[in-house]
Amino acid sequence: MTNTVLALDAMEILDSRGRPTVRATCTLAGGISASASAPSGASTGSAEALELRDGDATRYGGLGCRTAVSHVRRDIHDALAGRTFAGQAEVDAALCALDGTHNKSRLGANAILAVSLAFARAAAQAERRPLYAYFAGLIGRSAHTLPRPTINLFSGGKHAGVRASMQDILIVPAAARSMDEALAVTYGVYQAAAALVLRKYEMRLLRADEGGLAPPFTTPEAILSDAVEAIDAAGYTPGRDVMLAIDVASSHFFDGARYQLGAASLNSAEMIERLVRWSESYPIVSIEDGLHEDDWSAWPELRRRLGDRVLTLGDDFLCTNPVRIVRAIETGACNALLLKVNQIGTISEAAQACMLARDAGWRVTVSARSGETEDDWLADLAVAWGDQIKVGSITQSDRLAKYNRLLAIEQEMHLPLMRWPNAA
Ligand code: 2PG
Ligand code: MG
Repeated sequence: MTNTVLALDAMEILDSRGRPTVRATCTLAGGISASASAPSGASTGSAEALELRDGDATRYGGLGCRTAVSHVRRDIHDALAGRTFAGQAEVDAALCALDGTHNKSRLGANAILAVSLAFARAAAQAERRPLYAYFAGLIGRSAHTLPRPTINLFSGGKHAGVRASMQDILIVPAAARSMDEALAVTYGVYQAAAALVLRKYEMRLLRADEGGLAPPFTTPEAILSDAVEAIDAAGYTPGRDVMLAIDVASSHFFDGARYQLGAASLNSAEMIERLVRWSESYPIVSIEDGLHEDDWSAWPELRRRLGDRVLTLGDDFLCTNPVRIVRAIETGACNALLLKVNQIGTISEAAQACMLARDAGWRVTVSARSGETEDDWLADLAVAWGDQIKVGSITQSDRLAKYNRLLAIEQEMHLPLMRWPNAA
């Protein structure tokens, strides 16, 4: 179905860290109008598309998005309004051509992504399809499962003032049979973890950027064993009912030569040993960015050592970038993609990344950013493209907008929850 773009508009709104981001609105010739907001990362990969910031230190410390907004209202509106597009791919190609850079640094990936998403939402409405069905169509499939949630329990790294080197410790309600059950399990574990944090660290519910609890853990192993203890205290069996996923985000404690993990200073081989030992000692089923983003020669060894029982998941390492994903497939560096659309900047390029990963037999975890908005498009995207979803914890409305949308889709469509890859 073709769609004629009548107008594009944008405004600056605030994200969950109180920083500006871009919300774009797309109006189609039939009168349908839809908006979408761009998220924003903090522990970013260096190969990510560029988020355009004003750089005016007197306003939001330079983080304003007025320039990106004006690019939507002027350049992008002028170039796209009045044109008829055969579909998402044509719109996104027009956006990329208009920008003309390899990393979207002229118009800004925040401006481009907000427009790409606003068009998607408007086109889905014009076609009278739910957004997840529209997204599924972009990778040539139909949505028939809900993604299994991986949910932040503890936080460290750049999301929690770098008190602990590891960034995210997430729980995976592996035995839950529905989204509803998965969230109820998570609530129990989160409450048990909050009680543990108060008892062990005398700390009340101080939360990091994505809602994870962030006490002053003494060692990386303490985070993992506290997570296991919380699962146990909530009445679930670690390793059977509830598993762990970790985002080591190791690029952010790699000093250019070695991994400065807590008190230890490790080379790549030692870092791999440490990760393998964790995967044997704790019920870990997914390890994200276990090695830094350019440690290309070590990633295949990590993937080989972890085998198929654990997801070797690339985030900063892959940056949702088809070129990096192809290289990782060829070298056997991963078996799972963390997909964040703003790392690449348009829905169509992210769809290409998703299809490459799927065709290679990888699993796909569709992920939010640490800076999010109340917009819930990510839930639809994860239903359409994801085996897993990573949205953060269950305590902030920017995260809950996505979980609540997943609950609504579950209630309406009765889709089964995706099984964990190696679950019985
Ligand atoms: C990550 C994300 C979400 P950010 O590293 O996976 O946790 O963080 O959006 O800051 O890159
Ligand atoms: Mg990450």
